[in-house]
Amino acid sequence: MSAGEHTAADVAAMRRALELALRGPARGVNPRVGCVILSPDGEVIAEGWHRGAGTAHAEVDALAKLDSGAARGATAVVTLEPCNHTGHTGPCAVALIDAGIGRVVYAVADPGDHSAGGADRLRSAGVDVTAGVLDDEVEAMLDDWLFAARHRRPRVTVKWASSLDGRAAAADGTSQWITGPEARADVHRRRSAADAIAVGTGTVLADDPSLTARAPGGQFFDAQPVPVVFGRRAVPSDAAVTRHPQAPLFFEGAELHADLAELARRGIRSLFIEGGPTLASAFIAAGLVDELLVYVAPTLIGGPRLALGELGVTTIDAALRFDFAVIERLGDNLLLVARPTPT
Ligand code: AOF
Ligand code: ZN
Repeated sequence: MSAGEHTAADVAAMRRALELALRGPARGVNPRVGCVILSPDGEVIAEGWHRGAGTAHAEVDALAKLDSGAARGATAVVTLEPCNHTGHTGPCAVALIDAGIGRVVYAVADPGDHSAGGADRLRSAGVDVTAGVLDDEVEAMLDDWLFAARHRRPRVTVKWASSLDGRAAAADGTSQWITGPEARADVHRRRSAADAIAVGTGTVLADDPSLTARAPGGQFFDAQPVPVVFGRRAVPSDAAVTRHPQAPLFFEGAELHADLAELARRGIRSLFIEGGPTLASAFIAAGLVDELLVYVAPTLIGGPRLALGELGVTTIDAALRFDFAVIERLGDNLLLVARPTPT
């Protein structure tokens, strides 16, 4: 085998490293990472994984299980490129070099500003480095984390429920139960899968939403998204959102790019925007939306209460274009999932 190539034993070890990675926490600022160390004759001699921010990285966790000298000439198989920075721990690239590791196999490059560069450092020290082994699987496992790290913001989904004619409320403002129970259950499942859920202050004042993720019987799901409130209006101290199991975050919303970057720094990888129309439109008009979830009821409401406000589109050629990714029937309603058409 020449430098940079990989073997069936490397692939098997990477599968094991993926399993180990999944023992780490799904949420938080750090990725899930797993590491397997193979002796020069291909035996697994140590395993490690990362348990979350502030704890040892996967490579260091694995090396710690070996006697001094035991890693000499060994191969480290890691799901993510070994880091090159001193954060909560020292650079993994240096820990591997110091332990005498002769080969490193990793799946996906570290997209971090400070942490990247580990592969180059290893190569400069004479370590044989192979990248890209099972990278599709690791990309899928770290999907949201990689998105947030590469784009410096969470993945953003905007959700609304409307009538056939795109109305989200009646003239008197009533908007509850536009859609049926199956659609509402679907919303709650998707809320629970998001790291954070956002509304504007107008919606807090008008609807007093709890922003919790609940089963149809009212029980809370284990995973609760962090509530985020955008806007300048004061939120009453007894608003339901203040009783959410996670402390709410407040942003004025004047600089959405900066607000999203701050959310990403806090470990928010996916953001679910629930309304109202002003907030949803602001994110869409800023080009910061990755997915629309539109629940459509077979009703007509008419009148002024549209699901979205102004988007800055004044002529039809300027309409924002999406592709339907999913069209699903939920009881009497339709769920349409649409993503921006790549330009
Ligand atoms: C690795 N192995 O197991 C992990 C890595 O704050 P720190 O010091 O824990 O650093 C976090 C960053 O390090 C994280 O954003 C990512 O770029 C990398 N994570 N790297 O070599 C690991 N968890
Ligand atoms: Zn590291």
